[in-house]
Amino acid sequence: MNKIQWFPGHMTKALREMEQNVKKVDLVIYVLDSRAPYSCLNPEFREVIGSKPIIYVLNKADLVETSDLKYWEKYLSSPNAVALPMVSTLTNASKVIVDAMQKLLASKIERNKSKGVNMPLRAMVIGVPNCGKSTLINNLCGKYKAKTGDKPSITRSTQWVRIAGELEVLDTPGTLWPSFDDDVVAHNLAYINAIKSDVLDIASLSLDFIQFLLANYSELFFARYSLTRYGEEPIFYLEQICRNRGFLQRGGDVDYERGANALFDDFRKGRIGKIILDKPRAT
Ligand SMILES: Nc1nc2c(ncn2[C@@H]2O[C@H](COP(=O)(O)OP(=O)(O)O)[C@@H](O)[C@H]2O)c(=O)[nH]1
Ligand SMILES: [Mg+2]
Repeated sequence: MNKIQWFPGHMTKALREMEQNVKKVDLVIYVLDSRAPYSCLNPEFREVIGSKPIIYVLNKADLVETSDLKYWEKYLSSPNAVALPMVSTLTNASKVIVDAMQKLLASKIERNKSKGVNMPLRAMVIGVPNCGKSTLINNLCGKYKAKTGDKPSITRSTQWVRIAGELEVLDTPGTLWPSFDDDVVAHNLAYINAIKSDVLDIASLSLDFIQFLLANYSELFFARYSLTRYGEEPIFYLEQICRNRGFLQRGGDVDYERGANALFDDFRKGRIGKIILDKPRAT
């Protein structure tokens, strides 16, 4: 496996901001890509979130088999957290999220009520790039699109959008940087486009991905590209894909990069089939 080198910028600043924002909310909505729920979790943020309840949104659930999500729903659930499969581009998310928020914050809601306090309950959305945070926030806003706004004189920069009743979401999500301790995790994040591709050698990355497909989803892979089995060397398959599609450079050499980009584009749009990268883990 090729080593992924990655140097995130502005991490300290982003972390500080997140710490500030987390203080303002009652609950965190942690968006994960269903194709890589484990890889989207960054252990560094556990500390920032502290003891706040968490709704894990297993987003892009349309791109995996429902049965493959069961393990992760259980893995992520605790008395203080729920995991909800979601298709943010389609599902009306607000009812599902509001229900979960009301359950997780039941005692706080009760306490507020008994004290006659009429404070909105607030959440913020976090997750790695491209997992669907903005899509989810837009979905949640729906008909309540109008910004509720804080008292202007106090916190101008903080904007809240009402999702229902007395529930509000911070309109700018927190972007998490990926955890890179584990090379498999780094690769999964690259495959789902959570890492900018300009820092990656896309052709060699695709060879690692093809190796994964051969080991786990060879039928889907062969069917999608009308491939014939030809040993276990990923490069032979990338070459077949390129030749089948006429991805050749001037002079007739195979354009591996173009083939790799096509492969990832297909995967990211679900055209190869329902593929989950993170299999159940022994813990
Ligand atoms: N298939 C699928 N695509 C989604 C879903 N949610 C978001 N997307 C797509 O994922 C891409 C990234 O979404 P975006 O909201 O910009 O992610 P962000 O970077 O976390 O804010 C966009 O092309 C969305 O249309 C989903 O539930 N299913
Ligand atoms: Mg966004």
